[in-house]
Amino acid sequence: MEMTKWLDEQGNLIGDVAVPSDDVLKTMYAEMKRGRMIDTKMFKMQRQGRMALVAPVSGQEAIQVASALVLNKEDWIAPSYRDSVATMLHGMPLENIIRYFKGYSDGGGAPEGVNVLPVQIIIAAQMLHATGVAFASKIKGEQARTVTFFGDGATSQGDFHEALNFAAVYKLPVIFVCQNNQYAISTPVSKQMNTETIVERAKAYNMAYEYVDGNDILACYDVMKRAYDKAQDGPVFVEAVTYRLGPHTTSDDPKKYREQTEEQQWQQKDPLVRMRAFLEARGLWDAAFERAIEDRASEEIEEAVAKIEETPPPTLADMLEKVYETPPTLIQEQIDGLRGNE
Ligand SMILES: Cc1ncc(C[n+]2csc(CCOP(=O)(O)OP(=O)(O)O)c2C)c(N)n1
Ligand SMILES: [Mg+2]
Repeated sequence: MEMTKWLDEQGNLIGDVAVPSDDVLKTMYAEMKRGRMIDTKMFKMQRQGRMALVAPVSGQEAIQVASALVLNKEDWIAPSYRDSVATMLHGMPLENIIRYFKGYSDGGGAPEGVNVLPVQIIIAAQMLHATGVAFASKIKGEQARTVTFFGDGATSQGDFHEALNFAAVYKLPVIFVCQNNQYAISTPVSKQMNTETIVERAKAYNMAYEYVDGNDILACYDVMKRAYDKAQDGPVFVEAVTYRLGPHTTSDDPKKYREQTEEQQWQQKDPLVRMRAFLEARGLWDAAFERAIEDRASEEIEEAVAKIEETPPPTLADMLEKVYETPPTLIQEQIDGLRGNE
């Protein structure tokens, strides 16, 4: 199957394509760099014992930034645990993301007015939620699209098939974005499915689809804009072929299941490096631009971390109170007991 590609590995433009404005190009790079810096900082904080567990995004920024850039405020995102670059760009405060990975019960949700569903850990479950949200938008006659992100591994879950089937039958405005990062923890794609691409699985539901180089932000943006338009008439499936440069989570050691030569090959395709080369060749990148992005992101991170670390973490009772709107008697008794010991 032919893959949509705009940039080669050196960041040169392939073919005759309509490039977005300079401002959009610079924003693409700035947002990927911001995401990379936040990711790196959270990883280090976990090693210092200041975070519970982190699922790094590094390597997958292009498809996430491109997706978020095509959305409007009223559109929805149904994310997994590895999608914070996309959700931040859609309005999720950095502070919430850090609180979530610190293990705080109040971190996963978005503030009122930010259309991002809570982070989903149950593999593929967010796809059903996305289909449900899109169904609601359609019933209400709203224009909103819902984008849901998931991995290659998620496409072997029953939820994936149920979500795609329902969305296709009811022609719902949902975009299924599969980030094929080659692994479900330690299981490579070749041991997960017998098809050459993941798109093959979606084709069976008779929906529009795109197959894209997920490390090429220009191609991702092109594909996502097209998907956005098509989603007005029904679901679109996007397979973005990418690679998780870091471990599955901070608890994982990828050296146990993949070769370093493979990692090095993918480092050559790093979406930030390619986009930077592209910008530089057009006179849109220099060291001062890079430093300005870095300074802004560092300040943003320091501020968010300081604010969180200045305030006490949620208590056990806070955690239980989040589970039910009106807690059943037994849970209420536990909450009262815990509050008594605070
Ligand atoms: C229903 C379910 N089964 C198993 C797990 C354990 N688990 C956590 S992440 C993961 C792998 C998911 O791989 P993929 O969908 O490719 O996403 P990636 O982590 O690569 O982004 C598994 C099996 C889970 N969270 N939920
Ligand atoms: Mg994966």
